[in-house]
Amino acid sequence: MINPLLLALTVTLQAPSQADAIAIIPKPVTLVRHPGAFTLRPRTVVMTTPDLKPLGQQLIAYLRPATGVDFTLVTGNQIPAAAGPNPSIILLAIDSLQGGHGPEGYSIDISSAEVAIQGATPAGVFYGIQTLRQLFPPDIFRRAPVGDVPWTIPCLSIVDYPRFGWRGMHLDVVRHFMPKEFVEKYIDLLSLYKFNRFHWHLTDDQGWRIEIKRYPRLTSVGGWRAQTLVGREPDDTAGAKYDSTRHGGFYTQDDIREVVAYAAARHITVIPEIEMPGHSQAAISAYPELGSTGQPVKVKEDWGVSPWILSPSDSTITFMENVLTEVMGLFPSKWIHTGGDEAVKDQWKTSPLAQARIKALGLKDEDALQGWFTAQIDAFLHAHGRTLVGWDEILDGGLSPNAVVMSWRGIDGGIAAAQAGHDAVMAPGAYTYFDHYQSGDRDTEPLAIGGFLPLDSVYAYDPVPRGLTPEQARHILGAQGQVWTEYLPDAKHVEYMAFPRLEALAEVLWMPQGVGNFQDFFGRLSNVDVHRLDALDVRYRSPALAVAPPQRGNRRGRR
Ligand code: TNX
Repeated sequence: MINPLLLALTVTLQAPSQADAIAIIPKPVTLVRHPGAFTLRPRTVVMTTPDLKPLGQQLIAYLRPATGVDFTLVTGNQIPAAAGPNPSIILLAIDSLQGGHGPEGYSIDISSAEVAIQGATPAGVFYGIQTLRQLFPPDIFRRAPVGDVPWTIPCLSIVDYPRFGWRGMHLDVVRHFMPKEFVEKYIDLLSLYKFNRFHWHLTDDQGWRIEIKRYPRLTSVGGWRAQTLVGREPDDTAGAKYDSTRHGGFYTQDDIREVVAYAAARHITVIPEIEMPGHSQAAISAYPELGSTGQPVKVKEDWGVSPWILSPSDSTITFMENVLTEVMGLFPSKWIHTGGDEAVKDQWKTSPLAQARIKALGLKDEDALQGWFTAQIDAFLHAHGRTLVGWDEILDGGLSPNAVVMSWRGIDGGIAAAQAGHDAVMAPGAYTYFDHYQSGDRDTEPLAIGGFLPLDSVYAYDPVPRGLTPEQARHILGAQGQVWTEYLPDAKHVEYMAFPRLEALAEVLWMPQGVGNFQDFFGRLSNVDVHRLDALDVRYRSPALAVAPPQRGNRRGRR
């Protein structure tokens, strides 16, 4: 039966508006319409300064499949004769924007003869190009010529820039391995919605997914598990069912370099995550001497938190430093994520080595020992010009001097970090965990880990916690959406959980504080953007379903 309340909401929210014509996500800061329109013609010329030639080529590559036209690129300011008597031009240039607006800002001015995109930096020009793509009809995203579409866009002026510098999405490729081709598709989609950070969760209990030349068993052994839990984790593990199917895979260093370059061309920094000292069962399965017991263990075959923890020994720390040396060689990112979450300390409590270390260092307890472990890695990364990022548990044993905190167990970790003068990235489960259910009615949704995070709750999130001073608030770099894949076996399922919530987060991260309007967003999403996703072959949860009727007591406030 159709829920009448849901129907009423859907009807109001889908009321046609001018969003039919212009439906950019995230919505630009300022947009002024002018009379008239610009139409792409086969003779339209893309003009750039020589340094922006790659961006010109990228724009032409974006437009080629659907239009069937290979537009001419001109570097310099001479309009070629081939452009004809009334030239039609798309101009890309670097120009400091009036009023500043930071390195990622851009402007677009469209007249009937010319589209001018100007950015403070190449990143700004790139975002201007993403906006331009979204001004065309959604069929511009098709991968073969569409036919007689007039590729027309309205004359207008846009000045646009982001609110936050860290606009992140995460992907867990451990619980289920995701092929490189999908990782690149995901990155491409992130760039369309102006994200600039991709957090790649590469190691965990259930697998090690990055080739490390010095330690080949990490992937030959740690990259594979014999079987995987079927369905939800039962309370009584004796009743668990497994699929009898080997699962795994890993990225070679060549794969990694390709993905990093692919992301860089889209102005996305890839932040690799190498988990330590917990979530390390796959590493210990490959090299048992890394563990705290010396005992062998297999790669984990189900979900939940593992008791296996790295040893706080000099040799294990050296091993992880050697791993990070190869990681730093592959990832130019300033930030390297070293996990730190859910490190169960039982094995340290009974380990003579761990206890001796606590005593020798005069530490209070096992949490402080994790703090010491993290501080060793922090110092190592810092000496190599990098910055450690860790989940908020890294606060528990005393924060290392240079660490950035990723606040996932709510917002308190972010607040504590900012108050201590450290940078923080907000990733609270209640607003940014896209592995949680999209509906309060679980029976209508595929099996998920739990929770309930509807589209409008993501949209209502404000990453800057209340009560921070302006100086502290500057340490909130931004926020990030998490896609953990225990219950997401493949790429299509990842898409279904990420879309359209990812787009709501894109708007939270881009638009100025307080101007977001869910109804307006919903109109752009459901009238236009879903057709882009269709053209791009992205699976998504229908936004018409996304506006959930009020739930009994489990709706959350703004923060
Ligand atoms: C907690 S978030 C975890 C992950 C799980 C996730 C499931 C975090 C730092 N640790 O290992 O996949 O919950 O939602």
